Amino acid sequence: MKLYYSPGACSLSPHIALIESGLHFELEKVDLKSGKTESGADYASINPKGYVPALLLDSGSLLTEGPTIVQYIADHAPSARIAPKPGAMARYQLTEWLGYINSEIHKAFGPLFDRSSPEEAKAAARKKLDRRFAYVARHLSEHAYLVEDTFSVADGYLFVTLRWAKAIGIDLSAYPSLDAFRERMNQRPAVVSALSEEGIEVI
Ligand SMILES: N[C@@H](CCC(=O)N[C@@H](CS)C(=O)NCC(=O)O)C(=O)O
Repeated sequence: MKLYYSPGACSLSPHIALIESGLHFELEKVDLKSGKTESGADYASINPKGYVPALLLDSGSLLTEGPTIVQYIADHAPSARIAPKPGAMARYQLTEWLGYINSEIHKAFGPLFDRSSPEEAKAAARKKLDRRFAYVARHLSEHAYLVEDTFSVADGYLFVTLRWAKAIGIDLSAYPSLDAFRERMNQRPAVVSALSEEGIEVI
């Protein structure tokens, strides 16, 4: 398997999942500005969607969309226990969190990452993110992880969005459970390895 990634982007979530899974994988960095991969390939010819993450399977099939990729990884390494079994109630809780992080948190960062977006759009995005993170913080004030009080692929994804929040100065000091969660995740060996492999710092 090969994961196409960009340092610190949402592809860090499947990267963490791959390390946690113990499955064998390779990495290929994508320069999202030039559209080239580190081996010089035209990324659009590999993933016509043009964005990361993408997971190239040994069969030659390409999987895209972070929430799908992390579940594929988890289901192919059941002994790593990084997602509840398909069909279990907890599995729907996992997909509920993945959906929430994907559409309500990840995508809400859009205006903050876009230099051309107007200040009002940025302010609205910050307000929305505050509400979205407040909901997660309430859950994490009573639970160490998002699903069944044990690490799952949803935690890796949430961690990535908390790194972004910290990096761009979103004030989450009202939610100490989020800071504590990010710190806890920073200690996980798989997270330490993923950050080091991507050449990005611990924040
Ligand atoms: N729907 C996709 C979105 C992935 C996404 O937003 N990727 C960003 C990095 S975090 C990206 O590659 N952006 C560059 C682009 O859209 O061209 C998913 O959930 O995997």
